[in-house]
Amino acid sequence: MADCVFCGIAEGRIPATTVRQDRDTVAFRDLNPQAPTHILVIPRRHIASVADTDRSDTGVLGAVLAVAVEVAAAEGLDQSGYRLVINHGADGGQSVGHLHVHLLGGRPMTWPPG
Ligand code: DGP
Repeated sequence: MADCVFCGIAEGRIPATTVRQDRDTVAFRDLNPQAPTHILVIPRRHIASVADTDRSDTGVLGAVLAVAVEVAAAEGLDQSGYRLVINHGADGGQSVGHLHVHLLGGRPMTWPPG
């Protein structure tokens, strides 16, 4: 989508610090990091929200999760731990309308989240 910032990053039109990309996904550092490591993993295909997926999307959903796990290990977080987050809608705190998985690590996380 032309007016989607994450589509722009996936297509190389908008700069980002990309840490991994493949045919279906892109992982890049969050512009406003909430932890020492804060990376977003997105599908290249525009999907507005996780709420717009169903069982026919298990391939892409599995891909973004698997990439998040791989990137976490590459960032050295697999022993210390990390958090994966998907926000949906206003109450979920979603601000960008392109499905993304947050990978947060490098500090202890608290629960419940704010
Ligand atoms: P959420 O609130 O779950 O929709 O998270 C959106 C995240 O996207 C937020 O942590 C900030 C990040 N973000 C927004 N715009 C940009 C951008 O242009 N570049 C990068 N790298 N991150 C962005």
